[in-house]
Amino acid sequence: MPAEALIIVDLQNDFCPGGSLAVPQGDAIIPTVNAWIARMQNAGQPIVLTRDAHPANHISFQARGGPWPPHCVPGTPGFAFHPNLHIPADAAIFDKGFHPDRDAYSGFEGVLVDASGQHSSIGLAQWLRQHDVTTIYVAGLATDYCVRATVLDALREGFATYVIQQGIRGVDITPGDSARALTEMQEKGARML
Ligand code: VGL
Ligand code: ZN
Repeated sequence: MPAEALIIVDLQNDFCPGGSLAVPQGDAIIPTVNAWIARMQNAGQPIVLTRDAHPANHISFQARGGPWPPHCVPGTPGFAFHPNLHIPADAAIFDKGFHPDRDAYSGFEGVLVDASGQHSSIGLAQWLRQHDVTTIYVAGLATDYCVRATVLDALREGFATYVIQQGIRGVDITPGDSARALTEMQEKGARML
């Protein structure tokens, strides 16, 4: 039955105000995202959440010469989804970035977390196809990093891809990064809502 899925990228505490890598107004998207969760749930369509899941010695951390402060380390409060997010019990969760020596911004580099919390070998594209999903709606953080990478991979994988503009926020370390990411996503075939 499913033909569409909602994909919520990295809506974790460390990317929200108070977190170690806070996206400005990252939590402001939560009402929009919750409304989409309700809408997709009512339609019987699957809801997917991705998580950044880095080991403490991850290559993207400044201690190893990477660009970022430590963030989204499992076992820390910053790893958890934002508490105001209405996560359905049957949501599918994909972890990415858990290999110490490899970064992974795209949800399509993630693997499904199974019922016992372990990493399976099922990737996001595979899972979506198994569930007959051909169209995805994307929200989450951050526009210029993991949302961008996830959307570009989705397009490469052939999914019809919609970006929920009120449901994303960017880091904008260089001013204009998020605007450029939106233009790039659109040029490559994403549609803006
Ligand atoms: C992200 C920076 C580092 C993201 C993840 O989720 O956009 N950004 N790790
Ligand atoms: Zn990260």
